[in-house]
Amino acid sequence: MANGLPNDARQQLEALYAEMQPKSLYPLWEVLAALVTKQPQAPTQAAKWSFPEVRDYLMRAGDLISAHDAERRVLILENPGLPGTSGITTSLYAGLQLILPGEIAPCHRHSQCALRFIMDGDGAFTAVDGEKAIMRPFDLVLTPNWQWHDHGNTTSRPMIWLDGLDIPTVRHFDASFAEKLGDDVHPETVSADDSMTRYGRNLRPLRGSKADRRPAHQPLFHYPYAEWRDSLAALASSEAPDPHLGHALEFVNPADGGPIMPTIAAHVRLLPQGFTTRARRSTDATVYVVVEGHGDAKIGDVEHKLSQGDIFVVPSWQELSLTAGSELVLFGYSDRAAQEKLGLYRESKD
Ligand code: GTQ
Repeated sequence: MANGLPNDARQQLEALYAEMQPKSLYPLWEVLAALVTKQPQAPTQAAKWSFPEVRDYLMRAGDLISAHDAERRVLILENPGLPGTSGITTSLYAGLQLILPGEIAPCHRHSQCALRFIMDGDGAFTAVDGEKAIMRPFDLVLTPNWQWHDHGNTTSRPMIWLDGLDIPTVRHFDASFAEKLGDDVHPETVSADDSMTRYGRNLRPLRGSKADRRPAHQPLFHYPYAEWRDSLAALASSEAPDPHLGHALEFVNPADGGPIMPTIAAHVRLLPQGFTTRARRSTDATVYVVVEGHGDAKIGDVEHKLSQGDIFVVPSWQELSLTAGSELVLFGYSDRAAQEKLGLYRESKD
């Protein structure tokens, strides 16, 4: 805002603005401070959802619409500060998806990258380009962009997982493409979890193999709970927790050692009972799932109670301090992968 102008200059400026407006021209000096802010000013709010509560609504939706008719039967976790955007942050989306026994979510592909974090049920699958990942509780399963994917549940129990996608990021770039395969299920191309066997244990095929049909830059798409939990436990018994993070491990893409997807980074962390992290803030608004335990999250000045199954979001540049009431295990994902590529990522620690 240009302050301190004489009245007549202000009046003449206002007249100029009115004349320019129909030509889609506006004065920067009126809005510069709001455009180029001194620090992040997102309207994103800290927010929390209880899994059992969302599950109840999802099951009610399950009585009313099939996975097939819905294409994806998902309840969107929309940030209360971002109404109408379907975003949980300005760059990321979160939803809870339900597949009932016998159902199939038909095969499609899109420009958006997706991760699935399994919340309930055991043994349904996501197939990526015709390769099934058998999903167990708290597994992480990826759908790299433009890969055909369908989901199916051949078990006798409902299956629910958290979908994390970069929908708002792709919308920001106006780069969304999507298509349906036509058939509900992609033909099986290799046996279930073939690429996990080849790439999931710090190994890779010495020569070309069928698994190489995946994008070579992203060969692995299943990170089982049994493995990441084991690594966290070993870490927790071998060293002191990091004061700001606790015991924390990032999921990596074995092709380059970087984040799991071009736009999304994900990690898990463990806080020993009674441990409180020192306050830390970062530019990557982060979505968390409470996998085990209970505790508190202080986000900015507000305390939020955490119970098993809670999903909560910490906005960009708000301080986070976590306290573990019992041993606390969290999964988190954010757009840090994109921000680092763009040279935007920052963090600060107390
Ligand atoms: O499973 O492909 O929650 O395309 C939103 C969009 C899930 C999916 C979502 C999607 C999917």
